[in-house]
Amino acid sequence: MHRILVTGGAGFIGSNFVHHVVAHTDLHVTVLDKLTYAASREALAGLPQDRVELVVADVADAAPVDECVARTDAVVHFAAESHNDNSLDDPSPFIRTNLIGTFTLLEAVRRHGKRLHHVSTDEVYGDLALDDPQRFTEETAYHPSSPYSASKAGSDHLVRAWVRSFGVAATISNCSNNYGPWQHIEKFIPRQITNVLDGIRPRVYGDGLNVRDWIHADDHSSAVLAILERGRPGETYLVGADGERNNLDVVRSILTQMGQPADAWDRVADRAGHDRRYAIAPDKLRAELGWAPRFHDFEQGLADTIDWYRNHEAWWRPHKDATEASYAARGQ
Ligand code: NAD
Ligand code: TDX
Repeated sequence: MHRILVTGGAGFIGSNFVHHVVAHTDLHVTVLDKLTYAASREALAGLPQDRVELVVADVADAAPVDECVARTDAVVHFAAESHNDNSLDDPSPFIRTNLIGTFTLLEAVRRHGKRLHHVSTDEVYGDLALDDPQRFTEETAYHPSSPYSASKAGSDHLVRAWVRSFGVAATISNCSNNYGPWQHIEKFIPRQITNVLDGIRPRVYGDGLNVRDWIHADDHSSAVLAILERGRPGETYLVGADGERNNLDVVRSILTQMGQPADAWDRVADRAGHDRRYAIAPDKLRAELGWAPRFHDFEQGLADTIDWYRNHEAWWRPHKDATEASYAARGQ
């Protein structure tokens, strides 16, 4: 394997993955990205030009996808519409990118006989009760709640059908909630950090007791690379780092670390269909591929992320007013 194609490589996790690959392998990387509102060229700045190239194209557009797949050895598929709240406002781009885009890519890897790794989410499994002793495993039944998670669930099913019916050599990973640098400020942690920086009180949906299983984006990247290099085609691997926390605890940590009273947040309208809890059992990934996360201390990872947003105001500032205006329109 010498060359990989990374779809969605200008987004939050995709760009982290490209940096990870450049630092830890000799691979040449082609990024295929439509550069939607969620993308950022800056996140790819400074990478060696002889190893990383950017092709601006839509993953649902067969011609550029075919051309890029033809000249690569393997594909890592991150490109997606990724925000649940947006999918409640308008599901259509989620259907097009997450379903038609994955279908388009599958047809190209089938034609050219290329290896595919499909990046997906734990949200395909629906949610767990707060007191449920179980966590999600590779055997958990699919039960998605939102248009976003349903579109990701559908994309996983497409990948499995192409494996079984056409012999495509594909793996799937379902990861929990990521945090770290370059995450769009529409998402929970960067929204609250940039709110506090702007003197706005954090906004918590509903009772704030919803639990997410946080993992640093760099640990997600090392897991995806391990699966690409050593995963068994046809298999699914769950990715998580034992990071369960409820939203209120996260907001209180952000407030305390930023020198504010821990109760200086506001409750806002709940998300429709809001999943209660996600939790990943990453045993298969650890046992089979020897993967382990590097970021164990969530408070330290959060402190680093707060510093990063403090130091990168020029990057997020142009998006802040529009992001908050669309939340205000939803009463959030
Ligand atoms: P993101 O929204 O930050 O980035 C998505 C990227 O895909 C952007 O660069 C965007 O321009 C690109 N893109 C969107 N539509 C496209 C299209 N039609 N053609 C080509 N490129 C397109 O998303 P993210 O948070 O980095 O998530 C990346 C992947 O990881 C997604 O597949 C998501 O479902 C999955 N995932 C995310 C998380 C998380 O916590 N963020 C957790 C588990 C899995
Ligand atoms: O302002 C907010 N207040 C709030 O309480 C926002 C933006 C969110 N929330 C809550 C909703 C969730 O319980 O915080 C939690 C996290 O919300 P998001 O950042 O929107 O993430 P989530 O919906 O859990 O989905 C994320 O993880 C799984 C990613 O966006 C998905 O792409 C990934 O698949």
